[in-house]
Formats: sequence, structure tokens, C-alpha cells
Amino acid sequence: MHAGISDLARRLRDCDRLVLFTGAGVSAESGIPTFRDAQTGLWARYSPEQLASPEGFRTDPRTVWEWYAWRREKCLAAAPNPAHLAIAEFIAELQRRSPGVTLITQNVDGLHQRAGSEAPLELHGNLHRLKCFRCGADGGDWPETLDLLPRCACGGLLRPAVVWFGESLPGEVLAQASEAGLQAGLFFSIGTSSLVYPAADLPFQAKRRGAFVVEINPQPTPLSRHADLCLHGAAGGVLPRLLA
Ligand code: BV8
Ligand code: ZN
Repeated sequence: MHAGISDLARRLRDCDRLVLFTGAGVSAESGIPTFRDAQTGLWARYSPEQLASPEGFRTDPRTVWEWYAWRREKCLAAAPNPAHLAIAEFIAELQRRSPGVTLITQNVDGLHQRAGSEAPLELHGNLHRLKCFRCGADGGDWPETLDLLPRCACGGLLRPAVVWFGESLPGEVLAQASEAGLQAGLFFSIGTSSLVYPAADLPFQAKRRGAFVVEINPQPTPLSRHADLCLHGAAGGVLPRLLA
């Protein structure tokens, strides 16, 4: 067994403060397009400024709604893959012996919850929930059709309850995620290009505080040369073996 892997297995056994931090790559094997993979990336076909920003929504709310409706259909049709399932089983097992494991996700697809992970910290929100673009009130469930764009009781347009570019992350969730990272002895960064801030700073913060940082990604990222161990593979292949 690779020296790094046997050392990691020991750390997994001994560690009582652990963070699993995930990005779109964890959902790739469920058939959900990632953001930046050239051939499948969402941003390859659409511009994030146009579709995932308040300006884009102000300019053309219908296009933004239809893009999220398309993404939501893909999420609902998708099933959690072995990466989501391995994470959920691992956390359930670990929480029996120590409560110190935290799942932090940048994903908005809800697949961690469908795999059984109860309360991931959703840094960028969740596209299955809605909120009011004007007053921020909870927007309830998705409408049956988009013939008329749904509105809040205040008259404002509803929107998916996700964090757009140029918008702040939910303060409480980000604070909890930061705190978990700063306490972590072991920090896994899984399936993320490590490009989107402030989320991408979490593994760097943890590293500065002495965490052992493991990156799981088929490709190198800006985090790779700072990580203590890089496992170059698909999350759906690596995690079931690693976390079993
Ligand atoms: C903020 C929700 C403060 C919506 C997302 C100009 C103006 C304003 C801000 C900025 C600016 N310039 C820069 C910024 C900051 C900006 C930013 O970081 N931009 C980047 C692009 C440079 N950040 C923000 O705007 C954030 N807010 O800064 O607020 C502020 C406030 C007011 C005014 C100014 C500033 C908000 C960021 C959140 C944006 N919302 N999503 C939606 O989903 O529609 S971001 C989006 O990217 C997703 O959440 C996604 O999760 C996230 C990160 O992407 P990844 O998850 O990493 O996915 P990606 O495709 O990139 O990578 C996939 C990886 O998986 C790849 O590495 C691939 O190799 C790997 N992979 C593939 N297959 C597998 C795999 N790995 C494992 N297994 C596999 N099988
Ligand atoms: Zn409102």
C-alpha cells in the first residue's frame, strides 16, 4: 500500500476532528455537469455572470429561471453516486465514536442529503429551495410551471436560494465551516477546482492551523502543491476504498 495511504489510514483511525469539503466533482459521477470541466462544464456553455449573478437575474429573470429549472431536473433525475454514499456511511460511522466530523459542500444539488448525510453545511445554498429576490423571505417550493415567474407576497420575484457571484455567503454557515476547518486535524478537499472564494480558502486556513490536507481530484488544482497528500482519481472510485 502506498506509504501515504497507510499513513492516511492511521490518521483516519486516530483523528477526532475531520472535515470533508466537496465540490461539483463529487456529483460528476451522478451525471451532474461540473462548472469548469471543459467538455461538460456548465460555464463552457453559459456565462456565470449572465446566469449566476444578481445582475443577470435583474436583466433576464426568465432565462435564469429556465437554466435553474434545467439543472434542477438533472438533479432530480440523478442518483447519489458511490462518493456521496461512502461519505454518508463514513460520517454515520464516525459520529458514533466522535462527533467531530463536518461535511461542507459548495454543491447546491442536494445529493449529499439524498445519500443520507443529514446536515451538510451548504456554503452556496440549495437550488431546491426558493427565496424572494426583493425581501429575502423564504419562497417555499418550486412552482409546477414557469408560465408566470413566481412572486413573493411582497410582490418581489422569487429566485433559487443559491449564492450568486458577487453575493455574500450565508454568514452563520461560513463561520461554522471556518471554525470546523480551523479545528480539523484532517481536512479532505474532494472534487473541487479550488477556484471560487471564499469557499476555496477553507483548506488553506486549515493547513495553516496544522491540519493534514488531502485532495481527491483527477486533475491538479491551486491547492495541490499545498496539500499533504493528493489522490489523483475519481471520488466515486477513491472514497469507497478509503473510507470503508
Ligand atoms: C463573494 C451557486 C463577497 C450558484 C456558486 C468579481 C465580483 C464579485 C466577486 C468576485 C469577483 N471576482 C472574483 C470574485 C469572487 C468570486 C469568485 O471566487 N470568483 C471566481 C470564479 C474567481 N466569489 C464570489 O462572488 C462569492 N461571493 O465573493 O462575496 C462579495 C460580496 C459582494 C460584492 C463583492 C464580493 C460567491 C461565490 C459563489 C458563487 N456560486 N454556485 C450555482 O451553482 O448556480 S459557485 C459554483 O462554483 C458552484 O457552487 C461550485 O461548487 C463552485 C466551485 O466550483 P467547483 O465545485 O470546484 O466545481 P468545478 O467545476 O470548478 O470543479 C470541479 C472539479 O471536480 C474539477 O477540479 C474536476 O477536476 C473535479 N472532478 C471532475 N470529476 C471528478 C472530479 N473530482 C473527483 N471525482 C470526479 N469524478
Ligand atoms: Zn418578498
